[in-house]
Amino acid sequence: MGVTATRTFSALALAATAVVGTASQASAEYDDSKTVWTTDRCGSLEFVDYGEGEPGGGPDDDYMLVRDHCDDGFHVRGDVWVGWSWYGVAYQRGGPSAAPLYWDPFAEEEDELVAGSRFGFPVCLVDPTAPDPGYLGFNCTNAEVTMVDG
Ligand SMILES: [Ca+2]
Ligand SMILES: [Ca+2]
Repeated sequence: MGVTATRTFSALALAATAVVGTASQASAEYDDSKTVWTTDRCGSLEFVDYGEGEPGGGPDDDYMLVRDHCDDGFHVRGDVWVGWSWYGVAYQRGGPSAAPLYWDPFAEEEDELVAGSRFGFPVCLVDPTAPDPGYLGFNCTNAEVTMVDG
């Protein structure tokens, strides 16, 4: 299914939802959402298959939320890979009182997730005092999703 078709369907489904006043799932036939936690559960990285997206940004399809659950001085790092391509990294530096960090590595049309897209998203803690710029972090856990639909 093409991008335009998906977006159009999303808009129609949203309109239908508004009319009947239910909070049922809007566009995704299958909800591929998944959350992965660091081994100590102090950091999490959530893939949201369909939702509100950035506050004030309107409905959005496919994005990540990075959360820090512990006031331990460590930050939380999330990465996204699609196949062998690295889609980037995001850091939650705000601590547990901060709003979840919204991150959309799939925003460009060529980066859009489609049915069958297989992607991985590891989450790690990072020590902000670590000197090594190539430092990946610790207490990492990886998650993988193969999209049932876009
Ligand atoms: Ca989606
Ligand atoms: Ca922390």
